[in-house]
Amino acid sequence: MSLQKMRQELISYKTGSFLKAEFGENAFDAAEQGEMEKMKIRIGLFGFTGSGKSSFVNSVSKSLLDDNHGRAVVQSTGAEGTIILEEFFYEYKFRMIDTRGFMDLERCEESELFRILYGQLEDGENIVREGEVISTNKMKKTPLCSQLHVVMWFVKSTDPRLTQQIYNAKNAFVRSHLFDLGVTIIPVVTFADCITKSRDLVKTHAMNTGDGRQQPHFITNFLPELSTDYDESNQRAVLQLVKKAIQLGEESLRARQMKRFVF
Ligand SMILES: Nc1nc2c(ncn2[C@@H]2O[C@H](COP(=O)(O)OP(=O)(O)OP(=O)(O)O)[C@@H](O)[C@H]2O)c(=O)[nH]1
Ligand SMILES: [Mg+2]
Repeated sequence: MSLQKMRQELISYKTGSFLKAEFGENAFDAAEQGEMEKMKIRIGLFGFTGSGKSSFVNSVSKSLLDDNHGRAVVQSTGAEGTIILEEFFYEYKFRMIDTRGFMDLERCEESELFRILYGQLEDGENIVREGEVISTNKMKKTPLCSQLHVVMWFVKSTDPRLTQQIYNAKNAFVRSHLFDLGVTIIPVVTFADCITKSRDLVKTHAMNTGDGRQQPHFITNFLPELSTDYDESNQRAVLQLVKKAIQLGEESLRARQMKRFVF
């Protein structure tokens, strides 16, 4: 498919259309009345600080619209990265939720992650890491249209903790909770331009940061401060990843609607 077609497919995307193409118009029959009309696929961007989440938002903007300015604030020397929850791509039927990166995935950070997952933190809200840690079963769940439907888990290819498998142990609880809920984690390896070790080794370790079902996607982000050129192959990788996330988001949505219907 041409790059132009890939762009158009996402720009004109209508919620549910990928699964409807596969299973027919009845694919979302378990939806509540009016639910699909207001539904957008919500993609959460999670990962350790500096792993390239906000840069990825800018890479999507560049790949879709040739936008050189970037929408998200990226870390720069001496400045903190994202501290406020920000949602992007309001104009389309998918939404990216850029979050504050974890330092160490401690319990308060986990609790914050679950609040975002269940739609309790809103766009523009400051992510404050203080106060009590709320257990996941006590969290008030908002309607499906406010919850996340799929998660991208970002890791930097050059992060030594990746190959030491420190992250695998760190996010085991998060992984199992997302799995039980029916939300897929897609591992995303950024800084693909900086890989010095074997790509296969990075791939194997990155695979374990997800739930083991999804192959990692390798991304070289668009960095406008270095150059406004962005290779077509990089743009394709970005758009393919967005499409994959939307497809998995639709699957999660459908499964959760059906589950709700049964109980
Ligand atoms: N070489 C290279 N640099 C990158 C890449 N992605 C991001 N960067 C750089 O890494 C730094 C951190 O990127 P951010 O996008 O701000 O990271 P973040 O995950 O949003 O960080 P927090 O908001 O603190 O969680 C920035 O200086 C980017 O320019 C990449 O793929 N390759
Ligand atoms: Mg950020």
